[in-house]
Amino acid sequence: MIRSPNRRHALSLMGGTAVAGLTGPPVLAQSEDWAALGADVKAEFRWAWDHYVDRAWGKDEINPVSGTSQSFFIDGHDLGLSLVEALDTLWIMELDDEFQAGVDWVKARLDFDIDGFAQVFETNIRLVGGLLSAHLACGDPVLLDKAKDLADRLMKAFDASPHGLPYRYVNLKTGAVRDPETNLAEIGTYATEFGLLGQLTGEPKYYAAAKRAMKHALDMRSDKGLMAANIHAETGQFTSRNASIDVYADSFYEYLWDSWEMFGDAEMKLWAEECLAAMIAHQGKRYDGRLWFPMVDYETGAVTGTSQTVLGGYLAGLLGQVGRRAEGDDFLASYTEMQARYTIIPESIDVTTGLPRGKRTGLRPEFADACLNLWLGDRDERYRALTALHYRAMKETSKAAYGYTSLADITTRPMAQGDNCPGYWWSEQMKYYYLMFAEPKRVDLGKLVLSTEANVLRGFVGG
Ligand code: IFL
Repeated sequence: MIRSPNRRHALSLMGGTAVAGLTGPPVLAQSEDWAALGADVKAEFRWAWDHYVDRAWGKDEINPVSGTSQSFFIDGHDLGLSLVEALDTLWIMELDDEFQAGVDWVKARLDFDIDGFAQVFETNIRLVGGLLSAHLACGDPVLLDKAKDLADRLMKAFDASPHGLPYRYVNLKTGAVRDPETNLAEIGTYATEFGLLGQLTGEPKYYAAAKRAMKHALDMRSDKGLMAANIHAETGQFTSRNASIDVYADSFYEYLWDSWEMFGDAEMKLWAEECLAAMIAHQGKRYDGRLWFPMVDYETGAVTGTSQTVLGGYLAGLLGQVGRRAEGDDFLASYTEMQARYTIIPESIDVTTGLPRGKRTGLRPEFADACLNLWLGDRDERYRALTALHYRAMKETSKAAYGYTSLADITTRPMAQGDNCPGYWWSEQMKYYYLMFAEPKRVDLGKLVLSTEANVLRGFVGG
């Protein structure tokens, strides 16, 4: 077992500076009518949904500037991605006619028997998860059947590997696989959807497959307790030396903890605690007083890259969830400063300078995700206030003629808009905002478990 360093030891390894906590430059509202802000989020979601219905019904993603649409999984073959991602958010917002129209479309039109390659990770978190949460919301058995049908197709990607590490792509019709060079996120983000599917169908094979893939990588941790982020589904070996908390690894760590919360799997809990302790000890570094988690060599701990993406913000919330709240607040403060400096957190920064590494951003939800997870821990109003800043900045910069869009350039004033609403917008940030501001009656916040895509896997009232 890897010994967890105590907090003082961890902080000294991060540079010895006192915990910055939630300090930082943003001016937070002294009082806010949270119910009114929640109603505003609902109105914006309904407005965007109406445009999706008018211009992109059944398509994967709407392009909200031009009013066109685009496929996400398989070129020219749409799977109603945004619609499926929106379902449980519609339910929570009590937009019941819209929810039912979406469910009716899924039942009548969504068919996975397609001769095309789909990315296994994205298909699971977005579609399997979306169908399962919609099923939990309304109890319709057809939604569960569809989730099972799709998961069975994805299982072929696990079965083809001698180590049970899923290939990145699977042909939904034939079960052919491709792209064995994969990463921790893409081999280790199945346990909650597959575990829930197993509970609902009585078939433990799904969770067993998900956990086997995670264990394979965990068994290869270095003496420092770190894993490299890149791994090969055929050889079973790491293909890089870079340990990362960020893209290519992020949701692996979330699903260790979520498996404990969802299923009481104590082994997964221990792994989560060990992995996060190793991150704090060997990856947490201070630059200009701020805590960041750059890539390091998984055996030596030497820094191998100085970028950090906006997606890495999830870790602030996860640290709070596993009982490392001080470090979680500390990391959130780094992103809070980026939000204050740039209004929209850059897609990627160089941690040594705090400067953006590019101009575009992907309409990202992770800051609000972290705030929600920290707020659920102690209900500190400052997390809601920080989330309100995030919401208002998005409204100011990303609202287009037919919905909300990614940005092409955050350095100009006004910022230049792109022309795409990613599917996760319908499932993630609008749900995080609404949960925090409106405290909706269809969700028991004390029981809530969200997937990495923010699909509700537990916590519906009456569910
Ligand atoms: O699809 C989202 C999900 O949270 C994930 N990766 C990135 C997306 C949002 O930025 O795991």
